[in-house]
This record gives sequence, C-alpha cells and structure tokens, in this order.
Amino acid sequence: MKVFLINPPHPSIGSRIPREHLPPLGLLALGGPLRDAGHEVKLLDAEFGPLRLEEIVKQILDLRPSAILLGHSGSTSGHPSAVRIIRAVREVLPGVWIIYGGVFPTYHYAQIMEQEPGVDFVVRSEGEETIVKLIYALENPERRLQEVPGIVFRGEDGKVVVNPLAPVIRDLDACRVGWELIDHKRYTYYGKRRAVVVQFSRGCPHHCHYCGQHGFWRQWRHRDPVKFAAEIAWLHRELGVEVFNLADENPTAHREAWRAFLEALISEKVKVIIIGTTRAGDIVRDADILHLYKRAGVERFLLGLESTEDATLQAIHKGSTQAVDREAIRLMRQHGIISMAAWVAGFVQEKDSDYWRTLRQLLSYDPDQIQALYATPHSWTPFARQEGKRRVIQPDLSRWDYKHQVLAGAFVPNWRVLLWVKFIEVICQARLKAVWRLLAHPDRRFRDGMRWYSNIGRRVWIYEIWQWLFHDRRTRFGPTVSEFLRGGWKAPAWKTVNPPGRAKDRSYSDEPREIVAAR
Ligand code: B12
Ligand code: SF4
Repeated sequence: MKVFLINPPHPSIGSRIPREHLPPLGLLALGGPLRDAGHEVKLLDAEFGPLRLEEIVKQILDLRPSAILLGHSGSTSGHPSAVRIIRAVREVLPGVWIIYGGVFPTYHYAQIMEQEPGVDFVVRSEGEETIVKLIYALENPERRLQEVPGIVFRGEDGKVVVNPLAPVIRDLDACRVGWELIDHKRYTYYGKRRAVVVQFSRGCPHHCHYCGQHGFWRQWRHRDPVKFAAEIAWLHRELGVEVFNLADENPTAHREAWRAFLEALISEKVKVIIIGTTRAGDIVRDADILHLYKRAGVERFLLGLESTEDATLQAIHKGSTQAVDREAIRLMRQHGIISMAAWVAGFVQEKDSDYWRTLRQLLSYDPDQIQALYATPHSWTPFARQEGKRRVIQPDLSRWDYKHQVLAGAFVPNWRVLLWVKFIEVICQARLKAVWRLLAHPDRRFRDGMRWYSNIGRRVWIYEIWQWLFHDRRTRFGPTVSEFLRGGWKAPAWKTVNPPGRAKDRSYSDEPREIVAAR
C-alpha cells in the first residue's frame, strides 16, 4: 500500500523559534516496519517552512496515497494542526484511509471519533506492530478489523469500536527506525549540527502525578545497550549525525543498563553529543560513574525539578527533594555536563511571595540553564483529576504546550504570573555565573551549548511576551478542567468571537479563534 506519513506543523514556540528541526522519530518508527512489510512509504515533514495547509494538501494530492498517517510529538498542542490537515484531506480525497496516533489521540479517541468524522482509525499507544497489522487488514478485507489490537474505528453500523490495547512491544530492537525516509542534511539541532532523536528506553518507573508518560508506555523497557550504541555509531559514521537527542522519559532509570550503554558507546570511539532529560536522583545515584557520561558524549541533561519546595515535590509525587536536586546540579558541574533546570509554575496556587522564594532558591541551586514551564493538566493524569474544578483560562488547545498558562491562579492574576516567570528566567540566565560560563568556560563545547541555548532563549523570551500581548487569547470565565478535557476545546459554551481589529496568529489561523481576549 502507498502510505504517507505526515508530521503536522506545530505552532509552539519551541518549534518555531529555533531555525533547526529534529526528525519525527515517532513517524519514522512506523515507517521502518511498514517498509519492511513491503509498503511504499513517504514522509512529509510539514515543520519545514512551516508548510501551509494548501501546500500540504497539494503534496498529498500529488502522491495520491492510500493511507495517511498523522501523529505529533507535541501531541496535545499539535492536535488542532493535525485536525486542520485531516479535514482538508477528507474533502479532496474522500477515499483515503486516515489514521491518527500518538499520546493525545490514545487518550482522547472518543472525542476525536465524535468530533472528526474524517478520522478512520485512531491507534492507541505504541504503533509499530499495530500499524503493520492494520494496514495488512485494510489490504486483506477477509482479515477482520476487530482482530487488530490497539485500534479504534467505526463499525458497519457507524458505532465506534474500541479494540483492546495491543500488548507492549517486548523486543524494542526488533523495531527498525526508517532512517532512510529522511534527508539527514535537513535535520540539525544544537547549533546547526546534524541531529536525530533516538530512544534507548520506553516508559518510566516513577509516577509523578502530572505526567502520563509512564502510563502511555505501560512498562519500562530498554533496548540492548550494545546494539543501541552501535546504531548511534552507525548514524554518526554513515550519515554524519553528531547530535543525539534522547527521546527517553528517563534513560538512566536502570543503572546497569545505562552504564552498559555508556561503556559500549565509549568503546565505539565516536565523537558524538548526547542530550536528553533525566532525574536528579539518578545523577546523584551515579556520582561514581558521571565521568562515563561525559566520556560517552553526554553534554546536557534537562532535570525536571518542577519545584524548589519539598512540600510541593511531595504533593506531586516527584520522589525528589531540594537536597537531591541541588546535589545533582553540583555533580553535573563537577563533570562538565550542562544542567538545565526545569521549573513549573502552577502545581500549587502560588502567591507573589512563593515566586520570590522560588527565584532565590533557583539562584542558590545555580543551574547552568533554566526552563520555566506552566502546569498543564492532561486528562490521563492524576493532576487533571485533582484539579478538575479549577478554571481553564486558555481554551485554545494549540497553546497547551507548557509555555502558556492554562490554569487560573487563585492569588496572582495571569499578567503577574507572566511577569514573575519572565523575571525569574531573565535573572537566572543573566546572572554573572551563567554569563561567565557562556563566555569563558574552559570547555569549548560547554560554551557552545550555553551560547546555543541563550541565543534561542533570548528570542523565545521576547516572542512569548509579544505573543501574550498581541496574539494569545485568554478567557476569564473559562470551563473547568474536567469540562474542557471532555472535549470542550471543540465547541465551547464560553465562546465569543475574535475581537475586531485583533491580529490573528500568522500561519495557523485558518479558523477564527473562538476565545475571548481577557487579561
Ligand atoms: C523529542 C521530543 C521533542 C522534540 C520533537 C522532535 C520531533 N520532530 O519529533 C522537540 C524538542 C522539538 C519537542 C518539542 C515539543 N514537545 Co516534545 N517531546 C519529545 C520527546 C522527548 C520524545 C518524542 C519521541 O520521539 N518519542 C519516541 C517516539 C517513538 O514515540 P512517539 O512519538 O510517541 O510515537 C509512538 C507512539 O506515540 C505512536 N504514534 C505516534 N504518532 C503516531 C501516528 C500514527 C498514525 C500511529 C499509528 C502511531 C503513532 O507510535 C510511535 C511508535 O511507537 C517526548 C517524550 C517522549 N518520550 O515521548 C516529548 C513530548 C512528546 N513533547 C511534549 C511537548 C509538550 C512538546 C512541545 C509542545 C514543547 C514546547 N512547548 O515547545 C513541543 C512541540 C513541538 C513539536 N515539534 O513536537 C510532550 C507532549 C505532551 C502531550 N502528550 O501533549 C511530551 C510527551 C513530553 C512530556 N513528557 O510531556 N519535543
Ligand atoms: S515526570 Fe519524568 S520521572 Fe516523573 S513519571 Fe514522568 S517521565 Fe517519569
């Protein structure tokens, strides 16, 4: 079958500001097995440009595929963009199979099947095995769709059929990534270096109450450390890839497996850069092997600190403490690994004094870089259930990207939250120690990493304020979290139309924004 994989363009700041793109690993992971099963597979990465809707449709019409597969790594906030493509394609190609997968569709299949008649199938959870079975079933009608685990579709009577989930994939090494589907020269990151996203493990053994990734992958598993290192070395030698962005939720979860990977990569003798996200506790646990991290090429880890208060860390089930977080940053510095501290506003109802204390604590932690985010309640998390009655102030799903405040605060108005967040960011990034590391750190690669981030950070900082002032719409009397997550993003009862004279979001506003501007 002729299959077209489509990576929809994403409106998030993180996608638009850096003029660099990473390959969409989720789609490539489907492409490998599909090609091996004998299908003709092509990928359209609409992030480049970003491509406008008409251009995407044109490319689809040119190829005339039998099946279109859409998915997005910025899953929730990418949904409106995916939907625009689905609707447009359905109009011009009524007979094409449209298959939608990823994190958001996995949990919101009921609303999607109801709201988007253009979607034929939603694939739940990991897709490699399911998609091959589904395409086979579509080509061989004697194979009943009811027998394909992991899919949601409409039966002959029009009723939605939800098949049981497919078993988790045990042997991750058996799933080949379709690297041949992309032109590697186009994908760069971390300062115009050729880059890819790779995944050592899936899932996470922890249960932070705002995160659903452990539930999405269901079981923590990892690839064979030696084979994984060999694939990295192959990508470096054969395709010139320098930067490897780990897609893992938590690559270091299993000390021995991670150590085996580091040793295998060191023995491959390739000069690569590894960046990713991990837990502070794992860094502290690995104090005696951090030199292996560095030798293998680990250049930067984002540490999801989330909060600098022990009580909040406990409330969100983070399983970390101030002392551990602080120590992890110190150890990373000792080993020349850039520490990026991610802090999240809104897990508790902060007051002005809480923001001030956070700033002082973050300064005392002394991370090299900081990323400030906003608490975002995904329906599949305990956090969303806990905050079910809280008001949503941002009913535009495309803004649910952790970089926009979506929940109303009880004590501090939205404009002041923004000021605090921007103030914390600028003070942390502009303090003398951080500037010194940026300009004069003895390790050139460390300096490069700092410079890359601060160049992007500066532009994002200004862009976010600009967006807040002139583009983003918020509502004062929005739905509750539970109303919104039941599909309320589609037909809000709180709707008012774009205020006249307001500029629209440049490339993504095919439809009018139905949100009131309120500050
Ligand atoms: C790498 C990454 C990025 C890269 C994306 C590069 C790229 N081109 O894809 C960068 C750094 C640019 C990025 C940006 C963002 N990201 Co990001 N990112 C990740 C990360 C770490 C890995 C994604 C990945 O490759 N996973 C591995 C692949 C194999 O899994 P997958 O994509 O889910 O695909 C599998 C299944 O979902 C399914 N599937 C997926 N699509 C489809 C489609 C079909 C048809 C089918 C059948 C199946 C299917 O099958 C695949 C194979 O099993 C994840 C966390 C994670 N571990 O997944 C966060 C994550 C996806 N990102 C997230 C977010 C919020 C963002 C941003 C919005 C952040 C921001 N404010 O800028 C932006 C969005 C912009 C964008 N372009 O995606 C969230 C999404 C939350 C949610 N569920 O809504 C995640 C889950 C992080 C988190 N823990 O919250 N991100
Ligand atoms: S936030 Fe990180 S550590 Fe916590 S459950 Fe999610 S992936 Fe695991």
